[in-house]
Amino acid sequence: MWDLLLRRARILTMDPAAGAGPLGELARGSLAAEGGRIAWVGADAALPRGAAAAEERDLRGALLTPGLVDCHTHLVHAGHRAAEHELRLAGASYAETARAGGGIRATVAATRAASEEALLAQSRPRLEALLRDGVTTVEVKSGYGLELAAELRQLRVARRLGALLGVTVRTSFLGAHAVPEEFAGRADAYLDHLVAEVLPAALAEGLVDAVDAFCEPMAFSPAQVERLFRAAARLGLPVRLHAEQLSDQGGAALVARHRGLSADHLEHLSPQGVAALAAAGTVAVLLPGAFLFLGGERPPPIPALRAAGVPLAVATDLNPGTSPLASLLAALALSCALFRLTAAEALLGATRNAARALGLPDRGRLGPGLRADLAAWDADHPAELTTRIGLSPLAARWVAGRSAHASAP
Ligand code: DI6
Ligand code: FE
Repeated sequence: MWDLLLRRARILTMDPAAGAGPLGELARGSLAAEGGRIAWVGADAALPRGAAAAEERDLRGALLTPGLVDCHTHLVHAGHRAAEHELRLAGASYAETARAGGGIRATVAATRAASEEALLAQSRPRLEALLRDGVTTVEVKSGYGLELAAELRQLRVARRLGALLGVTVRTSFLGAHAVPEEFAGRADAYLDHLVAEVLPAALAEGLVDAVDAFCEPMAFSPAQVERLFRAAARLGLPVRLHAEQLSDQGGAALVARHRGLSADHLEHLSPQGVAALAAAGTVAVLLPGAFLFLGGERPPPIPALRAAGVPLAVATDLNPGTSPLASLLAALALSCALFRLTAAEALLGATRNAARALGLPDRGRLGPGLRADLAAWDADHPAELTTRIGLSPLAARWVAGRSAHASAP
């Protein structure tokens, strides 16, 4: 007697060894969960005789996938940047609007001014929107506080949202997102402050799963990022990096050298960067929302990444400045339309490879012993999940084997 038994599904295990094709498909499959883990998965015909469970569902040929993983978001923040959007429509670049008082610093001002409850109330609908796309694990970054109290507040809200809405939240410390006004012209002093005070305090409160940074001339240099990464290593924290988004700083090679989990954005990635990611096994996280919203001129070098065997993930980058995209399915659709990913690559990018980008080997695939985080869809063809912008075919979600609604009841 299991807790959960789902029968007659078109199961995408996301493990080529467990089924047909790149998505490890079981055309007519069943899956059982017990104690929050997958207990059994295989062909309907092979289901043990007399199999039964407390909750049983006949999925009638519908798709069943791992719960989706959004591995890169900035969803906890306050305020909006509508005026900056208008400036950009009138021709200003992202860097110009930032210098004009917009950009990251504008959201920092709004986030610092918000109470913890206000921050929670504003951020909650963003996470609820992701859940309606079948997301069961989401990464959330700090980086709109840029001072001790506000960074901690952002990370606490991220953790509270995970508990409130019943989804795994992994946090990345992004104190090195921008140099705050009070440290203007003193990026090194700000970095010292992060390393000595802010990061250790956040870690001591259990608020940090990884360390991230923004490596660009308008933010932090490779040498500064290197210093932050060494501090992360001393604290036993994995690293990832916003790399090669606006220019080639050698960020991908830098994060690969530190055995980083992921390098994210990568529009300006060089052949050397591709080779470094491949050699280190670092995941390339593609963020088509930011690419689209910033003008979409130069896509990441997908054919080179593919040829080198770099694992590809796709995420929303949900943020108020460059990627106001609260849909992981839309990110998948855009990754196909704008970056020419195959549907299978996009789906692996929001499951298996996204879990890898978060250092979570217990999910993103369906197999015995793995977490029973699941999504069932009103769809019968895998590519359907990469053709939806604004209309989710999600039929049901399970988190650790328990039925979960898109938002808390
Ligand atoms: N790259 C981005 O696209 C976001 N952060 C980053 O490092 C933008 C964040 C913002 O503009 O608020
Ligand atoms: Fe980002």
